[in-house]
Amino acid sequence: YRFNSVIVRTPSQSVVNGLRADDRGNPTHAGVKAEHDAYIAAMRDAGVEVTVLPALEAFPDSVFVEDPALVFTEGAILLRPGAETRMKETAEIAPTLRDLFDTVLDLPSGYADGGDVLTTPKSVMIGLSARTDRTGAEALASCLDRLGRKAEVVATPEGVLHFKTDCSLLDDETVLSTARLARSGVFEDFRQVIIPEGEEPAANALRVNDVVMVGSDFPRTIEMLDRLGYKVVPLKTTEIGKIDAGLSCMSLRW
Ligand code: CIR
Repeated sequence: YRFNSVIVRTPSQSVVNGLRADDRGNPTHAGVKAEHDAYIAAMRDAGVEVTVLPALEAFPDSVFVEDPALVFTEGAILLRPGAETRMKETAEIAPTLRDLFDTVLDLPSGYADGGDVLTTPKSVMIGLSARTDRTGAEALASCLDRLGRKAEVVATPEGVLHFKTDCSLLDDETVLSTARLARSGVFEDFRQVIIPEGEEPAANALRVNDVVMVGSDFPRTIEMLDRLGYKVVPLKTTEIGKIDAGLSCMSLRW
């Protein structure tokens, strides 16, 4: 969770048509843009250098740069997103990653979304989901091996978009998780902080250096983390939440 740099992408006007599992109404472009601007400002305050890529009208979900690639200080991996409409986002981000990283690997087969990947000091956890299949997860594990990283393939709870929809890393030993994900036992080697019932989307929080960014719609989670001694930065996620996104989705971090 110690990062020097992040990549983000400006939301397109088409973001209002972003993919979602349940329709709770379209987000507004202005609303997403405001949430995105505040996110960039919070990143800079947290001490990271932010590269802002231009909006891509042809890709409504392209603001969620976390999904088409994976980055580490050792190198980047170009993924194959599991949603048809998002597949070609990889080619859009590739030139930037080739500029910034000496080593850029390509996922050779299967499907994998970055939202299904949780990097921890113990391993890189890859959650199988509707977006990440077994072939993609295993191909990704070999790419990670080439970067010197240990991978672990795990399950995502049924009906949850991405593995990281339901969890985030709070520090080297601690994860923030929904009860439904924690119940699966994937985090038994960690200290676990469980999201209060009813605030499940708050699990997609984001630790960056000294702060934990948390959705401002989740007061009980904020209070809990505050009491545990974390420095919480609440950020609005109401609009991106309508298209199933949270705080990790909007950046690539290394
Ligand atoms: C999608 O369904 O792909 C987008 N509407 C939301 C992606 C969220 N990304 C993430 O959790 N990493």
